[in-house]
Amino acid sequence: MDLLGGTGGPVRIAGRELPRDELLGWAAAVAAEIRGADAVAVHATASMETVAAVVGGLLAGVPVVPLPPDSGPAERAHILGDSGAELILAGGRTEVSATEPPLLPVDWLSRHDGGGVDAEAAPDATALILYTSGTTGAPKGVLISRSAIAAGLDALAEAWAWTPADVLVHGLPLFHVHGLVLGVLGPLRVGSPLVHTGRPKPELYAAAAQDDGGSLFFGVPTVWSRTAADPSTAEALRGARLLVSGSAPLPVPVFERLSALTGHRPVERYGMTETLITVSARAEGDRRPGYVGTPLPGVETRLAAEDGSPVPPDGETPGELHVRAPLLFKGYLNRPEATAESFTADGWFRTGDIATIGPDGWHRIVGRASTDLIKSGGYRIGAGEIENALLAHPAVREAAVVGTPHDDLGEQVTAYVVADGVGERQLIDFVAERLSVHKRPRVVHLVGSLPRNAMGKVVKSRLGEL
Ligand code: MCA
Ligand code: AMP
Repeated sequence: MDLLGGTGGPVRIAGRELPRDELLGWAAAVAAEIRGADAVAVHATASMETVAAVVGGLLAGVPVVPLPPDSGPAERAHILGDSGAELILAGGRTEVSATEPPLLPVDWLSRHDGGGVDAEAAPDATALILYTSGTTGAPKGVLISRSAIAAGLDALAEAWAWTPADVLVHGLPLFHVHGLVLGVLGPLRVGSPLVHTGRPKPELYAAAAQDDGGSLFFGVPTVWSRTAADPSTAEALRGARLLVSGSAPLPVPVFERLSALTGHRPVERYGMTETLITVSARAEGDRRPGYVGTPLPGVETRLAAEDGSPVPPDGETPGELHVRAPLLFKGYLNRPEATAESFTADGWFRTGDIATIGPDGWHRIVGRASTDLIKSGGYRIGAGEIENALLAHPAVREAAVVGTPHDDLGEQVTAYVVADGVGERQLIDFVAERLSVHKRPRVVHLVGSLPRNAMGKVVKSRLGEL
């Protein structure tokens, strides 16, 4: 199936621009090198090399595993080992250790002419394996099919009236759904030019609005809150068509301030790595602060109580949000039990998010079923993974991690640690070195003991009392 559409505008990343044909020619050269591999990893810096490598994987029909470029040795070893990636695709100067799969330096390949035609891969073939945190243990590989990406992007193009006439602007990381699927495969499929600003900084968005005709802007709430705090940058976005927020809740005051400064009520949308984007406000229609919109075409949602019984869509009663759609993931790699647990007996995906649904179909996300999943700066972070990283430090005896409210990041990773002779800063750096830097605790409280119940389990709701 053809995932990438027929024609389209150029791609620019951090100042480097390539016409679409050249990019596809480069990707075709990558495809020729990797065809037949079970999977390939991509050292996913915000760069043209990353785009050429990912598109090369799609052309070859080889599953692509994006590696966060700052992931420390523990996280990187897990992703490479679990995914079975046979090669690491990256710029030629990237360092790869002797125990890792060999490096394929994509910038040294000479371009093939043409390209643009996808391999004969089946619609349900795996296009991407995206690693994402669960509440416990190491991140799980989410298998995303070609048909899910196609369905997900077509639904968004319809909802946002996204056409080749748009210029998409964002600076999000290229190893998650938001930056990679929506932010790179989206413009390639729709045909709109892409201006990737390298980092998601408000001043770079403002410059792209004024100098590059940016019309459609993607950001996580932290980006929009930083924009709303800087009036002259925000005002530069007045000429845009649509500002879209997602990956975490957009605070109502940020919605309102952004609307006042830019003249645009932001479109909020909701999704997950496992489901892609399922619910959104529409370009032609209402946008309500605190609400994430209505289901996209082809998506069904429902609410369930803890015992699984149905919750009425009365706009007030919260329940766990369940989703059924052609854009759902195929399962977690090598984790059949985790896959089975994430679906109900009647085949709905359990998001773990607590929501209300109004009689008019508008969804509001009110929380998460588990306190062990943290959203910080739009990144999903599992408490268990951070606790395990802290416990690997020889001085640490006990550790409990929670998300606490943070003005800029939404939530911040906060650790309560029982340890001997180690400082807070050392523990923060210890985690930053082993895992992706954004997973590091921002605050560490060194405490004498952790609150436990009669069963000996840590009572996380009582950590704040310490
Ligand atoms: C700080 N740094 C350190 C340390 N402390 N490095 C090593 N050790 C330390 N102890 C460095 C970092 O490496 C980085 O350096 C710099 O400090 C800033 O890091 P940080 O504070 O983490 O970044 P920030 O600027 O505050 O980040 C805010 C952000 C970011 C830009 C909004 O959180 C972000 O990019 N979020 C996007 C997340 C996202 O795309 N989520 C989508 C998943 P340097 O400057 O060199 O890097 S959700 C999804 O896909 C679904 C489907 C959906 O709904 O969209
Ligand atoms: P990830 O798999 O990294 O995309 O994280 C998915 C989670 O992000 C969801 O389960 C939600 O908890 C959260 N999320 C994404 N978009 C929104 C939104 N617009 N409002 C509130 N939470 C969101």
